[in-house]
Amino acid sequence: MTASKLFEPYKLGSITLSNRIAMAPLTRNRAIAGMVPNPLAIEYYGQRASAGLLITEASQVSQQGQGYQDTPGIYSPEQIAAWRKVTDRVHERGGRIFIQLWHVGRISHTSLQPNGGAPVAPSAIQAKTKTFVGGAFTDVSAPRALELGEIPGIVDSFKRGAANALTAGFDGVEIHGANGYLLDQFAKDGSNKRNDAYGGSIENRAKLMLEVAKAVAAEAGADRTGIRISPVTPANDVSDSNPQPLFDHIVDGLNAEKLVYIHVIEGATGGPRDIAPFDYASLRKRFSGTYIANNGYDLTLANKVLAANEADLIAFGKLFISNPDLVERLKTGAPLNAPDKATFYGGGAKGYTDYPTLAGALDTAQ
Ligand code: 8OZ
Repeated sequence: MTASKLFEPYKLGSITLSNRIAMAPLTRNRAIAGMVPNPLAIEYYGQRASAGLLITEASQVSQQGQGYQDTPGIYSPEQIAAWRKVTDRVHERGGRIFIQLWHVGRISHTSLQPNGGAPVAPSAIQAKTKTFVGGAFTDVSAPRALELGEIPGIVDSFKRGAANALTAGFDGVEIHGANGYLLDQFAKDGSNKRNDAYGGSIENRAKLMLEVAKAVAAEAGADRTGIRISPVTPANDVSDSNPQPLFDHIVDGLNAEKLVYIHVIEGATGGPRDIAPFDYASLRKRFSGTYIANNGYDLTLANKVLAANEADLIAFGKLFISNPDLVERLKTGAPLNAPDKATFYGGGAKGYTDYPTLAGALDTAQ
């Protein structure tokens, strides 16, 4: 077997990763009261610390930014203290961890919002999709359009999330700019019908994402700030009539802010990679930082893309749910555990911290 770049160390900004494998952000809905990360998350992330870079599950930067039951936040002192235990465990095991900063925008439900209010969006257009609340899949609620005067508050909530993430010991932050959540809703013309400075032209629709990137980079350091984007995903009923120039412009802006990475979901999130034509090489070319490729990668495709220098890191999602020692398994060609969909969202240790390692023993070391 030819040596694979996948297992070589990689310098990401000012930190060194032990390999080029990232664990993609994965929503698990196990937060406890107050949207505080579950104590089991210490073991869950600790078990996966051999990934070059762990990216946490999406974590809302405010109560308004929450869209599903039991997702953790990064806005209260209790949440910060609980995340600190996670980052300590990962660091004790030699890992590196970024937190994903999230605002869902219109993908929410009144039962989760402050005072039972409407979720917020660029425009008052209800997404044709469901969220998970009260133990059931439910239509998302009709949103209200954010007022122009509220937009600085959104930027500030991301900025505070970044400050809190540093207090919690994270190595950096990933802005969630993907999958039909607030920043993606502003960027794409299927959900943004505004006629102010944040709507209409590509420049105006991209403005919020780029303002958030600038504010977060100023707080955390650009070399500790990454962002996830999904140019053509149909996730959460989002669409754009011309995604190539939109994302070329966005990536030019991210490059100007010197972000440390772009994490690109190529194709439909968790689905086909070839759902729509899109030139990802154009993004790669425009961005001087690190390119993390994601969506449907296996070892063969990962090796091919790294060898061709089309990406620097490869993010694996579902395979990390079921294989805490995914790096070792890929390295040795060992068989992979299959993920159990029934335990993806919600519940406790089952399907969370009880997937076996190659050694067969559960990794329960303290
Ligand atoms: C699955 C279920 C709920 C949320 C994403 C944060 O798609 C999510 C998510 C995924 O980015």
